[in-house]
Amino acid sequence: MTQTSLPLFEHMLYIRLVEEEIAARYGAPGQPQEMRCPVHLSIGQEATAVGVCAALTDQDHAYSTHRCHAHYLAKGGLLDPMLGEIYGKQTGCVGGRGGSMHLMDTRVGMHASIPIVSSVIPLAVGAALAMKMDGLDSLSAVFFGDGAMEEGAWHEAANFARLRALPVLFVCENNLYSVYTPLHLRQPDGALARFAQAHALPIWQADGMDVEATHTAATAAVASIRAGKGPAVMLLDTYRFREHCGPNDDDPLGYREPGELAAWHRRDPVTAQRARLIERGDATAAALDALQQRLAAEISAGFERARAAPLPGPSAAADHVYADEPA
Ligand SMILES: Cc1ncc(C[n+]2csc(CCOP(=O)(O)OP(=O)(O)O)c2C)c(N)n1
Ligand SMILES: [Mg+2]
Repeated sequence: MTQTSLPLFEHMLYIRLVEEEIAARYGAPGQPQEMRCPVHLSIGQEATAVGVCAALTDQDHAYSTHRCHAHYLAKGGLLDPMLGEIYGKQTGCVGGRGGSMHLMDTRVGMHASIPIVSSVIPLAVGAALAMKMDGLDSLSAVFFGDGAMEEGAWHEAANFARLRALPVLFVCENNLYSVYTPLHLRQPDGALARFAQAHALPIWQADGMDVEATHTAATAAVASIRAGKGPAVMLLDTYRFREHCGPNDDDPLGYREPGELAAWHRRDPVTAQRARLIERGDATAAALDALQQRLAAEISAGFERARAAPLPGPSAAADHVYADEPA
């Protein structure tokens, strides 16, 4: 067994089960809407988050986007502050004022999730500049989609990071879509690689549906950054199984090619890793079924704690709006 193959699977499975539970409880028929924020699920994209974060240390920073659940959990974010946030409760990681698109927990190095497309990239670069100025050995990893690489903020941040040789890992999760528009209608072939090459950045390309391949590539990219060679780009092919925003299957809308969703489902990263573990004799199907049952029970209890947690009081509305007077 490779040393990390079972933990990589367990982490992906955990993320999948949390998000499937969000989907099941989000606007369930006949139920009051308790999660009052949009949700952008990463179901299908777990391997990129887990494969990359497993190559990071607790001191390394991670940054994410509107689609941040998997990154938050993969970086070590805990379930209660995550669900508290999605339910808008006091127990949420930002006190219930941010919702699903603003998951962060500086204690585990998850420093920000920002839904304005591409705008988180300069934050990660700024953090890397501070790390370099402070002589730290840590790095800043930023996850973003194929759509974010089309924005000016990416180009400006990538240029600055390259010129200053900053310790940044740019992780592009290419799920082929920006909302409903496929990449091939937005850019000529090979554009994402050219966007990295334009800034003289080295590229690590990997199958983002394969957690071990992603982890191997991330480990090499991180080693290059830690060796002082400056920023690196990962281009990871992946696929979103659910609608852009919300809990549903949106295949009937017809913006995906016929048969495309089914073809990517056959490469489901969680199912594939499970099959691989069993085939190699690293785990039995019964042991993995028992693991799934244990995780599902833990997760279900977490949802009940979030539902029971208190809402923030009106007096908290102005908290964090203005800086306190220095003493
Ligand atoms: C600057 C900006 N423009 C448009 C939007 C609306 N928007 C939200 S997500 C999204 C698609 C982003 O696609 P991508 O970066 O590939 O991420 P994915 O949703 O595929 O994970 C868009 C256009 C936004 N939030 N910010
Ligand atoms: Mg995309």
